[in-house]
Formats: sequence, C-alpha cells, structure tokens
Amino acid sequence: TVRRAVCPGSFDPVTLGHLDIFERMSRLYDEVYVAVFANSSKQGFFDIDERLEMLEEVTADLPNVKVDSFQGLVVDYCKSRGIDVVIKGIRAVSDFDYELSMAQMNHGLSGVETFLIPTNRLYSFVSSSLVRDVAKWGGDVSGYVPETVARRLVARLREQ
Ligand code: COD
Repeated sequence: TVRRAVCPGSFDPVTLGHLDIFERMSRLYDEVYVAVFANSSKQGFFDIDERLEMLEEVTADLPNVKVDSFQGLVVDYCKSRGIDVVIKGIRAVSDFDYELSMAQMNHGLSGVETFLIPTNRLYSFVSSSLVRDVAKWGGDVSGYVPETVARRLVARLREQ
C-alpha cells in the first residue's frame, strides 16, 4: 500500500521551517501532500494561487511531494485523497495546545492520526506572520524563506 501524509497549512508564505518538514517527511512517506487550506475569514497576504506557485517552486526537487489546495476540513481532504496521517510542525510548547486540540478533534471526526514533528532548531522562531512583518518594514528575511519567496515579498511590498 502507498503511504501518504498531508502537511496542511496556510503557507502565507512558505518558510524554510515548513520546507524542512516537507523534506524530512518526503523521506518517510511514499507521497507527501502539501495542501494550502483557504481560510474564508482571513484575506491573507498572498492569494492562494501565488502560495501554490511558491510551493511548487520550492518543492520542485522533491518528486514525491505534491502541492494542492482545499477548501473545507482536513479530515475531508484526507478522505478524498486516501491519506491517513496528518503532519504538523511544532516550534515550541506554545504550538502544542492548539495542535493537540486539532489532532484530537480530527481523530474524533474520522480516525485520522496526527504526528507532531519537532521543528529544526534553526527555524523554531520562524513564522509566516513574522516574516511578513519583518519584510514589510524592510528587514532582511533571506535567512528564513526560500529565495523565490524573498523576491516575491520585496516585489509585492514595492507595489503597495
Ligand atoms: N518550523 C516547522 N513547522 C512550522 C514552522 C516552522 N518554522 N512554522 C509553522 N510550522 C508548522 C505549523 O505548526 C503548522 O503545523 C504548519 O507548519 C503550517 O503552518 P501555517 O502557519 O502555514 O498554517 P496554520 O497554522 O495557519 O494552518 C492551520 C490549518 C490550515 C492546518 C488549520 O486551520 C486547519 O486544519 N484548517 C482546515 C479546516 C479544519 O479542518 N478545521 C478543523 C481543524 S480541527
């Protein structure tokens, strides 16, 4: 049987912390789905298509990683793709409470398992929102996001 896992997220934008998790999981699973979940109540900085483009670019050298998007519940996404494991990165204890309750909710809804993976210590303080904020005020984010993302952030902020 094919072992499939999903890394769900907003990825607005993808960071080196996310990418590190994708790479590590691509060695453990036959197929890793990186899925952008549209949050209807949150406008977002990059639109879904731009986030998908960036994800495609940064995972191009990982042949078993598939980029996707979905509107709805993670458990319904899993059912539709035949996925039985959800992967979440844990940066610090502060991530744990929220991830634990989502894992328990998702398990209760459909029996899907969630594996919490400790982040690479190099990226434990990196989040999409901090990256957006630093970039917004002209700070250098090149150590925290892939090059293509850094370029798009600068270009986007110049337009505004
Ligand atoms: N290093 C490692 N992992 C990281 C890092 C980092 N530096 N930064 C973030 N991560 C992890 C996060 O912990 C998370 O697991 C994942 O990467 C994605 O991060 P984000 O910030 O892009 O995404 P979130 O946290 O906004 O995503 C939330 C979801 C989309 C997963 C959640 O809202 C969801 O499941 N939505 C779908 C609807 C649903 O099913 N809701 C009910 C859930 S019980």
